[in-house]
Amino acid sequence: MKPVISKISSLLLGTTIATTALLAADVELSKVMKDRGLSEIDVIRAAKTYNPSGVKDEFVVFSSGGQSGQVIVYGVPSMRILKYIGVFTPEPWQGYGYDKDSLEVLRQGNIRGKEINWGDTHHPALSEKDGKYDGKWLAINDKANPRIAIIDLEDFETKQIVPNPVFKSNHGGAFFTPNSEYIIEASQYGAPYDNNYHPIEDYKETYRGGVTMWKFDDKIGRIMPKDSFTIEMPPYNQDLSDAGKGESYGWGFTNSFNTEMYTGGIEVGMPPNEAGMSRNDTDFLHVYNWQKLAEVAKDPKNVKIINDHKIIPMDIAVKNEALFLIPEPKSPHGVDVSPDGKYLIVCGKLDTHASVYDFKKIKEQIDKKEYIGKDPYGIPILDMKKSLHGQAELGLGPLHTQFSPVDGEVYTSLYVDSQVVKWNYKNLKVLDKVNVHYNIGHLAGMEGKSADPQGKYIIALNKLSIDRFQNVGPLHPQNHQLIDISGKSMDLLVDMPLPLGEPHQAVSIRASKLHPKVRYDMGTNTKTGEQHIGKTLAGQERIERNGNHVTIYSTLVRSHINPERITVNKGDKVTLYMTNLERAQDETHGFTINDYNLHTSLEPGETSTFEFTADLEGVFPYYCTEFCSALHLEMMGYLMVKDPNKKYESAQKLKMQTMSPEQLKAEYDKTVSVNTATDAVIQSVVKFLKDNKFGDHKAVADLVTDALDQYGKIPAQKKLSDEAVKAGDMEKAILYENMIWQLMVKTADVGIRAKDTLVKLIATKQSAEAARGEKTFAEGGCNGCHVIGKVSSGPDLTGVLQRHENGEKWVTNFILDPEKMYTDPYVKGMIDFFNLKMPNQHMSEKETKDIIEYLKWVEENANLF
Ligand code: CUK
Ligand code: CUA
Repeated sequence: MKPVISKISSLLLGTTIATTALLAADVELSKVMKDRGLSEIDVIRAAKTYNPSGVKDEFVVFSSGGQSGQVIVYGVPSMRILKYIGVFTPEPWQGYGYDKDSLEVLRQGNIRGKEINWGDTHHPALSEKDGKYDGKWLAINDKANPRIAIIDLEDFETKQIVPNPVFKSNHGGAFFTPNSEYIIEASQYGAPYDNNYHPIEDYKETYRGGVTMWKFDDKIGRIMPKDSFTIEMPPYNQDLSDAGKGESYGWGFTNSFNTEMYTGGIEVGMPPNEAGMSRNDTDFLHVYNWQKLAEVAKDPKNVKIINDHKIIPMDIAVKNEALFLIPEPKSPHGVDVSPDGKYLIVCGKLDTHASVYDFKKIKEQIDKKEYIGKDPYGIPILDMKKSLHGQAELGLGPLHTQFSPVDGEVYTSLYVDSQVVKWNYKNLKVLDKVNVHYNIGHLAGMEGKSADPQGKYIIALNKLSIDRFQNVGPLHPQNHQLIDISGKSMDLLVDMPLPLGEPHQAVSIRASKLHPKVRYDMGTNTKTGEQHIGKTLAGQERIERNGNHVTIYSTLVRSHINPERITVNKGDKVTLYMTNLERAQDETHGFTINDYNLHTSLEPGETSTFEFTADLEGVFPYYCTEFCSALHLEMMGYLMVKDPNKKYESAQKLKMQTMSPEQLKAEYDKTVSVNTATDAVIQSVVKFLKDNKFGDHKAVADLVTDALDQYGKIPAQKKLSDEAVKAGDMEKAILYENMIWQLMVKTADVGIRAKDTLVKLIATKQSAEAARGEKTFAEGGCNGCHVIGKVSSGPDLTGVLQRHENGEKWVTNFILDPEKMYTDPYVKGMIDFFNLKMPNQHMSEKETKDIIEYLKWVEENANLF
């Protein structure tokens, strides 16, 4: 093949790809539907959840990660996973549990000195202001090892873990009170508060349930254990809880099962727990005035201290008229307070009804001291009938309820029926049901448990996925299903497999309410939010030795770690502080030292710590674990551990060939001239940015700051280069010139991003047609040959409509049928020049019209390209 032909054919091959893309875009929708076996309703459902590349979701969901001990973050309606947050479980990608600072957070979760490296997360909760989500903090409970964790929504990292000092398991947590004053944590299985052995025969006397009210400081986002207290409760297995709001503000509600106080004993011939714990027709809803009890707890006479923690005994709570019981149907599971706080919906999983309690009716009985009796512990019992607004027959196994913006309209999960039922809790009418697959537990509405529910979607959090997905072995993924509730009847849109633990509960929030940061203040200890003691700025890198304790202050920035060699003695105690000096968004560096089981993730501005004993002798490469830049692989160094009791012979130095002084000088000159040329490009970008007042646009100004950050490092390198030249060390000078080039490339990289962003911001507004045209231009592969503002493999199209007489028509004809114009003298000249023919991209007339509109827009803004 002649070289020219081969060039054309390779170019044509290139355009074949473009044409294929175009064709694909052009294929009739019906063909795709036929090929994939999709019905019209499938396509509509797909369109309702599809996010084109770059388009973001309306809602963000925080889902319990179940037995993974994590929290999962995803978007709605796309159901795309955005993040896993390490909470009770180490998570190496985030460095969580593998560097000293995050390990300190994880170890706050030690119980009785035992390290615990997992959790059974059930209920995430968003912090509230007036019962509405404020997007600041997320709390979640660990049922297995009773703990509550706090996650900061500025960086989606776990900041605090608080073990419950008296419970042996929990379930009814975490729930924020309406102004985030407290976080509610109810126990689950009755157990002694102390850590001693108590025979099961003494269950009723020495085992207890309870509700811990964790005082929360919403400014700093931390639980204050010293200001917190536990309300002692009978050893009925307390279950889910909710905080009153509006009308019921100041009150808490927790339901229970096993008011039988049955303790099993299959092994001694007793019926199993499942029988004994569900014998009674009713269990108890616990109603308590936490606001009053918070005052009560302030008087030391009113509290018992166990494990350094305040307990309000039941009789004190009763005496203060702050603890009551109301019968509720058999083995209930959810208690959900309505957005206005006037009603409580309780579903008994062994009852087909949902029971709607009217808080006003409850309060009336309390005010009148009208009780139907007392439980064995002396707690007043209110009349169930008198407390009820009514009951609705929903189906088998009703569990949890979510609210909607429509007055009275709610959605309840039916575990046994595997359905979601839409009903009205005011008139108690069932409105609609939809099947889910299978065994739904919780369901998540959009802000569906706040004072401000948004409606639109419900997510069914299913326990089993059985046949929904490819078989990946006996352990199946979990299944989250998105349901559209915007219409009269519910419509199940899509399944999302989730390969992480059981999705007990999820909470969602409008994405617009979250304001996470993109970088930290330089030298932040992200676990405390404070300046890190190991904060190290450029030029402060050093290695300090104090006896056998070696402290290294290091920095990371594209694409090197400083220092690059660390030598210590075997047995030395090593503290390594690392600071990521980057200011650029998403410029994370990971860091590890091989064989030492250490890893950290350093987000821009973050400082973190490794602390270890250098107990292995040898040479240990350390490196950046995140592909952060073109020279990422070079971002490394060596930890060398010497045995002080050994003698090391130095190896024979190999005689290396070296360049002649003339060759070195030539290479130096070449490097310098490349740098000069690169700098000219940078200067032209800088001029463009200045001419167009980049400072008026924050997003661009941020990028420019990043770029100048890199550029500002050049003079120091230049000085070193010049010194080397003066000293006659050309080799070193070349290396420094190379470093300058690296810095220039990084500057240019960010600078051009800034320029592109600025162009988009200051250009005249694109019409819908022009925007479509730009997309068609890109997706149709036109940009494979034509780069706006540049001559590329095809001519620059800036001004193309002016170049020809009747330009619009000329270009339209050319796009629609280029072959016809190959003999046109102008076109022929272009074909000869570029050695390439404009291919027929099979654009429709409408697409062509859009492209013309786009080209007009380009022309309007020609000065910007
Ligand atoms: S729980 Cu799992 S379905 Cu822990 Cu809230 Cu109800
Ligand atoms: Cu930093 Cu790779």
